[in-house]
Amino acid sequence: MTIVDIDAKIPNNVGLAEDRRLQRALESWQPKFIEWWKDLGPVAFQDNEVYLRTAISVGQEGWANFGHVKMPDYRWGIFLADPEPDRRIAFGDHLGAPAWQDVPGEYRSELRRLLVVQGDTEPASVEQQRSLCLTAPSIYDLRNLFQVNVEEGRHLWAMVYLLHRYFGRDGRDEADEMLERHSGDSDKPRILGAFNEPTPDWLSFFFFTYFTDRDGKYQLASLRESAFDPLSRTCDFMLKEEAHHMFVGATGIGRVVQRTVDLMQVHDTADVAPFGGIDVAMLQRYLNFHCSVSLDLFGAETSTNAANYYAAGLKGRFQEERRTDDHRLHDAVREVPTVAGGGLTTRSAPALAALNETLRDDYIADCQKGIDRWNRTLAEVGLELRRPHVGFNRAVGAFRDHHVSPDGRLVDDATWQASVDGWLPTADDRTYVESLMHAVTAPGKMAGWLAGPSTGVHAKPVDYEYVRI
Ligand code: BYC
Ligand code: FE
Ligand code: FE
Repeated sequence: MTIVDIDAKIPNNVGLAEDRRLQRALESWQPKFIEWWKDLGPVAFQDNEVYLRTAISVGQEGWANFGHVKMPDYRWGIFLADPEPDRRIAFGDHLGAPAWQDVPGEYRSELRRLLVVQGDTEPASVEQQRSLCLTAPSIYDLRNLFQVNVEEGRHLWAMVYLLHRYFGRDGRDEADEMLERHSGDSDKPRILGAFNEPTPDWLSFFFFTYFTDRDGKYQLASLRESAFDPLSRTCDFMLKEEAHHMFVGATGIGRVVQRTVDLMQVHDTADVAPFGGIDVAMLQRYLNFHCSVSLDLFGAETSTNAANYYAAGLKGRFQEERRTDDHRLHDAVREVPTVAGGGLTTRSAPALAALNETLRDDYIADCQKGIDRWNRTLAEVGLELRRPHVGFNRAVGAFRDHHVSPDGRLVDDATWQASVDGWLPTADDRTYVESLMHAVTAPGKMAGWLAGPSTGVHAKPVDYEYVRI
C-alpha cells in the first residue's frame, strides 16, 4: 500500500519528495493553478469555511476526510490507486503483455492528446459553474457545488501530474495551456463542445452533473483500462470522486421532480409555474439539451482515432475484462446508426472503428436508469420524462447535418424550425428558470422549486451549517 504524504506542499502518494525535478516543476505550476482558481473558480465564498471532503488515502476504507476548509486552502493532491501486482494489458495488439510503467515512444503523441482532452474538461467545468454559488437553492447544495468544483480541480492536477512526470517539456507546456484555454472563450475555447456551453442556472447544473459528468465516468473507465499503468491508476481514483458528481445530478433532478409532483397534487394542475415550480415539459426540454450535447462527447460513430487507441492499448472499453470476446476485435463487426435513403437506419462497421458508439451505447443505458427512477415519482401524476433519440440535436457524427425529432423521426428544416421550441429550452424557459434562482442561505431551508434532500452529507443533518456564511 502506497503512503499518502498529506502534509506535503502537494499531498501525494507518488513519492514526490524523492523526485526533486518533478517536485520543482509542479511547485512552479501550483501558483498558476491557485491564480486560475481565484480568477476563474467560484465568484464568491472563497473566504468562507466549507464542509468538504479531502482525499487522504487511496485504500478501499477511509480515503476521505471531512471538515470545514476555505477553498483556496483545499489540499489538492496527486493520488493514484494502489498498483495491481503484475498487471497485464487486457486488450488490443499488446494483449497479455505487462502493463507499461512508462510511455512507449511510438504512442507518445496519442497518449498526450488523450491526457490533454481529459484534463481540459476539468477546469472547464469549474469555469462554467463559477457564478452558481450566488444563487444556490440551499447551503447543502452550495456545499455540493463546491465539492464538485474542488474535485474537478483535483482531476486537473491528476492529468497535470502525468503530463509533467512523463512528457517533459511538452507536458509542461500542455499543463500551462490548460489554464490558458477558457470555457466559451472565442480565441482560446475549451476543446470539447459541451464544455463551452454556459451553465447559467442550477437546473442546468443538475442536468450537467447527471449527463456530462457521466460522460466523465465512461471516458475515465475506458482510460482506467489503459496499458499505461500510471494513467490507469489515476483514473481508478478519479472514478471514486466522480460518483459523487453524478449523485448530485441524479438527486438534484430527483428533488426538482418531487417538488413538481407535490405542487401538481396540491394545486391539481400541471401548470406549476404560478406556484414557483418547474413543469414537466420544461424539464423535458432541459433534459433533451443536456443529453444531446453530452452524446456528442463520445465522438463520431466510426473513428480511426478510437480504433488506434484500442489497438495500441491506450483506451479500452467500459469494463473490458468482463467482456467475453477476443479483446482484439480485428474481425468483429457491429451495426452503427446512419442516415440513408431519406430515413434513419444502420450500417455495418468494423467493431474496432465503432468503439465510440459502443461506449455511447453503454452510457445511454446508464443514463436511462436515473430517468426510470425519476419516472417512478412522475408516475404518481401520470407523466414521464423520456430520453431523446440518439440522433436528436447532434453536432458530431452521422446526424450532424440532419434534423431528428426527440422521438426519432428524420424531419425537414421547416418542421424542425416549427417544433424546436417544444424540444429545446426557449429564451422564455431560461428567463423563467433564472427568475427562480435566489440564494437561500439559512441552514436547512430550501428554495421553492425543489424538495429537500432525504439525508445530509456524511451523516450530518440536512440543516447542518455546510457553509459558514
Ligand atoms: N467537441 O474521430 P472522432 C469529463 C473532435 S468528460 C469538439 O470521432 P475521437 C468531465 C475529435 O477530437 C470526459 N470536438 O473523435 C465531465 C477529433 O478531432 P481531431 C472527457 C470533438 O478522437 C464533467 C474530431 O472531432 N474525456 O471528464 O474518436 C465535468 C473527429 O472525431 C467532439 C475524454 O473525452 C466534441 N464533442 O473521439 C468535468 C477522454 N467530439 O483529433 C469533467 C479523452 C469529437 O481530428 N478523449 N471531436 O483533431 C477521447 O477519447 C476522444 O478525444 C473523444 C473524441 C472521445 C472525445
Ligand atoms: Fe472530473
Ligand atoms: Fe466530475
